[in-house]
Amino acid sequence: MSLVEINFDGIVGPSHNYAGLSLGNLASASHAGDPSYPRAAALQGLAKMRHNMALGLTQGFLLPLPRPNRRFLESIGADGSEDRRLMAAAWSASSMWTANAATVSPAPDCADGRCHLTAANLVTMPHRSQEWPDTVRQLRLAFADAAHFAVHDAVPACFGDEGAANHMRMGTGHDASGLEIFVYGKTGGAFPARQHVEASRVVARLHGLDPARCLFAEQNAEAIAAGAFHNDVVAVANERVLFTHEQAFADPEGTYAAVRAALPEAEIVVVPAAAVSLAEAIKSYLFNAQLLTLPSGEMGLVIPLEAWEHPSVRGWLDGMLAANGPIRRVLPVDVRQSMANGGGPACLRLRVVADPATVDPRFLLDSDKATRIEAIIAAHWPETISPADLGNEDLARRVMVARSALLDALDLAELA
Ligand code: SUG
Repeated sequence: MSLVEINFDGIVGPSHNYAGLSLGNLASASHAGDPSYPRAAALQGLAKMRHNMALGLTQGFLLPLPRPNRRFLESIGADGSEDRRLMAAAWSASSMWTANAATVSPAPDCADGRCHLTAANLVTMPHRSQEWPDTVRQLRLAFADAAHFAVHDAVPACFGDEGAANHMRMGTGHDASGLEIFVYGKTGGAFPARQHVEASRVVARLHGLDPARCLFAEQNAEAIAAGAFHNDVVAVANERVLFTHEQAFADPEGTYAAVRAALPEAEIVVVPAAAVSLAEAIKSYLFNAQLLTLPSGEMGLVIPLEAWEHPSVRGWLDGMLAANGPIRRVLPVDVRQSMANGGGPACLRLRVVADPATVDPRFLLDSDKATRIEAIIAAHWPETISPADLGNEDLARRVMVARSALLDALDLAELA
């Protein structure tokens, strides 16, 4: 059996819109009320998946969830008198950011030798809190092979959990046992701390991780206050490399020392605030990148175009490439529609280390399937949605028909 990293990108749903629902997410707030372009957004997502497949990497995807979510509307007694933000929540396409779908521990880290996934409850934001029951259904289909996977329900709602966006795994290779780093926030700042340490500890126990191979690191409160609502906005790791902003952690030196103690091969690439300020890092989403081991063995960093076009970020990246660091390639991609809601390349994917042969093939992508998905998107996804359109019954029907067409084309109608 060969274990590889498979990135499962969320297909952007047909109701993608800018309702400004995420307090503490500066992009979501600054684009509130803008028209969105669901068709372009979903095609950008497919283009990113094609880009990564062309690098020789295995690519999977997860499907948009049912929207508008009638079950959510019923549960809040919606009758038209409710706050518009609650109605908008029922339309949110936020499940596209699959880094928040679950926390994943690869098989070599888990006591029972299976890959464990725990759906994230996402309780801090009402529009995201409705995702997990539908997400877990999908995960249980994609990873139904009980000899290789265990899929857990979300942890109790008293503990906020945002999934893989606050979790990093380091090791000498994907198929060797690794160090799992759980990053949590402490409440009390201007913006919510979405990841609670209690939730991270529950996940570590459910997955059967070795406590000696787990690190619980506090996120810097200043980073949360500056708009890093998830740790993956200021740090990303892959195998032996941790790529981080100087101000990502509450105790940076203590965190680096703990990483080095657990993994002597670790290489920590720190971007100093003097080169790229916290505000610039968050605005450009430099760290919301996919740090990937390419088939050549080199590491590549898939970044959003916004980071590539940012003068001080570009200056730092050019310097990094000219030096002999562990990240040898920088690969910009256009995911602007997602970025305007605070979702970069890393937010759009859930990493699962597995043998592709053990995954339900309906969730794996190849070029022909990508062409079929693009055709469905082109035919059915609305070109544009203004937040004022949310609640419109004709649009609701269009969004539901679009999703059904995609499920039918992928032989996944059981997710209807
Ligand atoms: O949870 N945006 C998402 C972005 C998630 C990004 N994910 C990671 N960093 N891994 C969020 O804040 C915006 C929705 C709106 O405003 O309409 C939103 O939900």
